[in-house]
Amino acid sequence: MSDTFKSGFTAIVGRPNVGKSTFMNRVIGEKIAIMSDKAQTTRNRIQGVYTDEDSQIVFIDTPGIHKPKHKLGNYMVNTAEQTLNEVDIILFMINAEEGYGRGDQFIVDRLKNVDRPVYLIINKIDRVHPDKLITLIEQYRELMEFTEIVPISALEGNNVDHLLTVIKGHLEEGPQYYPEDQITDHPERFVISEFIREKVLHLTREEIPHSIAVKIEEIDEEENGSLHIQAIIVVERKSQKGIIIGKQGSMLKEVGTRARKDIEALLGSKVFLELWVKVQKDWRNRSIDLNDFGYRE
Ligand code: GDP
Ligand code: MG
Ligand code: K
Repeated sequence: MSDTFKSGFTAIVGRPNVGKSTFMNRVIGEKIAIMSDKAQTTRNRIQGVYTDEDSQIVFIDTPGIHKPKHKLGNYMVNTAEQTLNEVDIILFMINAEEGYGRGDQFIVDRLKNVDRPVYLIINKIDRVHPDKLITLIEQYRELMEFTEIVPISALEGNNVDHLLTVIKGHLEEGPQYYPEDQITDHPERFVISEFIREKVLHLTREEIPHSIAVKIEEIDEEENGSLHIQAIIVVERKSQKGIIIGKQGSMLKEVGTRARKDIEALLGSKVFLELWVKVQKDWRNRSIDLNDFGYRE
C-alpha cells in the first residue's frame, strides 16, 4: 500500500432504469445492487465499496429522484437529496437511448443547489449512434455545468475503467473506511428482503405494484451452519395476495426458490426460506409503518 491513501464517497443519481445498479455491479463485481427492468426497485441507499491498493470509493446507489406521488415517494426524494450533500462526487447518469426528459429536469434542478462536482455519465452508448451522442452532450451542456462528461456502457463495460480513473483523480487523501472484502454496509436483512422483492416484481410482471414491502422476521443460524429465514411479503390488497401465492402456492414457491438461490450465493451458506404473504391496507401513507419496514427518517 502506498503512503497516500485516497478515499471518498460517490453518489449515483438518475432516473429509474438508466443503469445505476448495472454500473455498481460491474465495478464491485457482486450482485449487491438490485437490478430490474421495472422502475424503483432500489429504494434504500445501497453502498458498494471499491477498493484497490491506493484508493477506496464508496458508492451510494441513491433511490431515483423523481416527483413524489405519496409519502414513500417523499421519503425517497428526501433521502436522495440528503445523500447529495454528504458525498464528495456525484455521478448523474442518463440513458443515451432515451435522451432528455422531464425527469431529468427535476434532477438537474436539485443538482444546481448542490456544491459538489457533478459528472454527467451517459450510459448505454452501445445502443446509440455516435452522432446522437454528440447532440445529447450539447443538449445537456445547456442545462448546467458538469465537471466532466463521460459516456459509458455499464452493461458491456466500455469506458468504465476510464470513469473509475476519473473518479480516483478526484479523491482526496483519506482513510480506508471499509475493510477490503466489504462490499456493502447494509444489514444482510435489507439485501435479503430486496432479493425477495425483486423476484416478486419480476415473476408477477405488471400485476403487482411497487408498493409491496418485504419484512424479514427472523434469521436463525442452525447448528450445521445453514440459515433459517422467515420473511413476510406485505401487500395492500387481497387480490394481490392471491396473485403472489398463485395456483396452489406455485408462484410463492417460485419466488422462494429463486430468492433462496441468490441469498445462498450472497451469504455462502445453505438457506431455508419461509415466505408468508400479508395484507395491510395503505401502509405507504403511514409513517409508523415506514419505520417498521426499515426506512430511516
Ligand atoms: P437502475 O434503475 O438505474 O438501477 O437501472 P438498472 O441497472 O436496473 O438497469 C435497467 C436496465 O437497463 C437493465 O435491463 C439493464 O440490463 C439495462 N442496462 C443497464 N446498463 C446498460 C447498458 O450500458 N447498455 C444496455 N444496452 N443496457 C443497459
Ligand atoms: Mg437500481
Ligand atoms: K431498476
